[in-house]
Amino acid sequence: MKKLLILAALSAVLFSCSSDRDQILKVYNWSDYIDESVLPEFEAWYKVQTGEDIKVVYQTFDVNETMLSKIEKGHEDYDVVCPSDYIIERMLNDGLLLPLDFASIPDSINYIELNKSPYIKGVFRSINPAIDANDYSVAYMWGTTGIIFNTDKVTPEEAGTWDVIRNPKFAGQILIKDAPRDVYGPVLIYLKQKELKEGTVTLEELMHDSSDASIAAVEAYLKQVKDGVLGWEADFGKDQMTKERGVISLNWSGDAVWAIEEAAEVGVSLDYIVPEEGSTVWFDGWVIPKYAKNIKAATYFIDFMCRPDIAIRNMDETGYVSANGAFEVLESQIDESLEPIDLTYFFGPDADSVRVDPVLYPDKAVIDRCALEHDWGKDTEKLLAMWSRVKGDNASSMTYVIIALAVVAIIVAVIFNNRSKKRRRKATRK
Ligand code: SPD
Repeated sequence: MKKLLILAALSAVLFSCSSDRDQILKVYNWSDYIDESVLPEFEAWYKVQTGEDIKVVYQTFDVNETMLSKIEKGHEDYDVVCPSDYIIERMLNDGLLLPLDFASIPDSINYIELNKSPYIKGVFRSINPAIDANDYSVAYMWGTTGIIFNTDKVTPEEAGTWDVIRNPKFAGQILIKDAPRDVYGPVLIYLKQKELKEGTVTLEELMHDSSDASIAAVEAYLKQVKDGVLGWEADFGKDQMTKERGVISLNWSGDAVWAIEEAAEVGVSLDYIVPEEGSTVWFDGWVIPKYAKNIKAATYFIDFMCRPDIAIRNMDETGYVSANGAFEVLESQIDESLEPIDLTYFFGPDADSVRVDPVLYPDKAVIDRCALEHDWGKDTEKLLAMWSRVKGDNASSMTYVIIALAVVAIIVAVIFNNRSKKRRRKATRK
């Protein structure tokens, strides 16, 4: 009887744990990357659609690698996460993702296939020739990597080349994204200009180039850059530009939109450019990791994020561009005061002349000089080691200065202390 009671109590505990987890959705996203008011709306919508309660537990990260390590090494049970393209590729290669089952969502509320841009579909297809990334991920936001610059201090010609990040004129006012792959790509493109022009290498090949020689070349270049660096930042760069502490920021287009708008409100003029040598185009997408515990709610969440009105709110809040190809999304961004641009590549044949911000939606000429980053597998370690050598040197020289100052302070204090002791002893003898 006693054994039976214990068994019943144990199963009650186990049951309540599993049913509690069914009512929780753990979302792990980039910081500043959503309009958080959509989260309670999702909970209410989920209840209407499924009759079930759900509570969103929302956590954020600043760099892809932190997120990856929590899942890869920590096996954390996030239900939905939002990695970048090359990390999706890595997670696919390592079997860390579950296939998405959108057929499980009723047609009437299935916003995913309906709103997928053919361009985004094609890019996701190119992530891995063997496995279609579209079966495992849904693009959320996308953009380019480029230069935000203060138009009163920097000319478009100066900002229009990656060499601007080591231009001595701007030393001490340069911000660099603390994202090794997103810096490595553009710097390598810059260093390989001659080969790119001669056609002996392609942008696509450079995105796979993890050779020791290329890593060494980028490292040497970044060591020339670092003395002029005001900060290696994950998310404060846009703010520093708005406050005019920095005049150059190697950054993503979404941060640029946010910074340009915020700066305009305080009379600071910023602009964004994708340097002429070429750059990276990137996508962040929703995926369900294999350690997820609530696949149903995760699937509904991804669907909800693709609802055009929700996509528009997330865009407006963050400055980033939704990967949603719905006409409503494009329409919400039209501004008659802007020059028309051709966006047929993204929104289809009707979008041949739309008045939208070219920082949000790069035209085809910009896209054509950009390439997608790819996973390097084990070679990623070499890049991370190089990155800490570049940044670490900065820290250690600073550390040496602090240690030296501390030692001097201790020596002065000891001498001073000894002298006053001697004086006190002399005084007592008298
Ligand atoms: N604050 C959110 C930033 C997210 C930008 N993702 C860009 C990734 C480029 N690899």
